[in-house]
Amino acid sequence: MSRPRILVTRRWPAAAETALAERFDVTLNEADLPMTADQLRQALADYDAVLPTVSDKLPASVFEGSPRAKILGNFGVGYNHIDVAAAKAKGIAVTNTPGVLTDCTADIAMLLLLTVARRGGEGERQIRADEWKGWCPTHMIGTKVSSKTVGIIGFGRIGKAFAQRCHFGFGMDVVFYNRSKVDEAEAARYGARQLATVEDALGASDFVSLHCPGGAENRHLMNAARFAAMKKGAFLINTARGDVVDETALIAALQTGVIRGAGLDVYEAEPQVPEKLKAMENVVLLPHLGSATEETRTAMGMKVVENITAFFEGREPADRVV
Ligand code: 8YV
Repeated sequence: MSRPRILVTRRWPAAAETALAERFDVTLNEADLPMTADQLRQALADYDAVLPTVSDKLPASVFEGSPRAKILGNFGVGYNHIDVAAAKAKGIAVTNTPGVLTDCTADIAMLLLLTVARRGGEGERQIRADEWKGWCPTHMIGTKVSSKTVGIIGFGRIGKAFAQRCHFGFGMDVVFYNRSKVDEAEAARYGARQLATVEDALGASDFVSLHCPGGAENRHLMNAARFAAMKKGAFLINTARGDVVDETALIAALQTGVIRGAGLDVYEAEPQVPEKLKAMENVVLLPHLGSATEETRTAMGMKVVENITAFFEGREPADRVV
């Protein structure tokens, strides 16, 4: 039997591309440019599997016609860029890559929290601009992190890993909101305590960190009313998905001092970042680096390889979403 034809939409770490090429008839996107909707539709017509990333948008219109593809092996845990119902309706399976990016994403959330609280970005910029005039007691005063309260929205793998860092690393009081009840003993393992509503978590926290999925159900979960429900002088950290935050409301909350600052790794219209955010000193901006370590990106690729190998061998892929 001929080997399944696979299209990889973006370049992967070499080890993962090699593992893929050993098992499948692989086409790489050598230019590594994001694919258009037409290119993705054509890819679904021409290949047995397409392996997309967050930079590929796959709405229902991309699945029109009679695709040849039988599986989308997403490189990433979040899959709000794929209309999974439309894929399912065409008999296309979808898999993702949970677990292997938990620690690195929690690390990036901590990096953002520390950087925005302690004004790390501003300090860097000041030195590189040759504007530092020397130490003095009132220079670039930030906000203490240790022993403060952090509120986590979404207590899945990454939310828990972040809680662990905050509580056991920084002695923070950790509260969280999660749509389903988390066993108290399980929460306590991460030094965390569940609250009943998003508002309860927002009102109690000096730092709020988002760890829920993107997509319709959490779209603009952080809106003007929710920013108003945050503690005065609190900070927002977002390593989840851009669409969880209404960026216009965030900008207004920052401009009017409703919140003190924000640390962001994800945006509503990536790679576009609002100019108003770029102009603010109290905002730390990263270009979607949550899982960007050599170890994790390789492990993500290997997970996709395992998922589609299982699928084409007639086994259930470990990380099947639909
Ligand atoms: C990935 C992520 O780099 O896995 C996710 O959901 O947000 C990132 O860590 C990206 O999504 C790859 O597609």
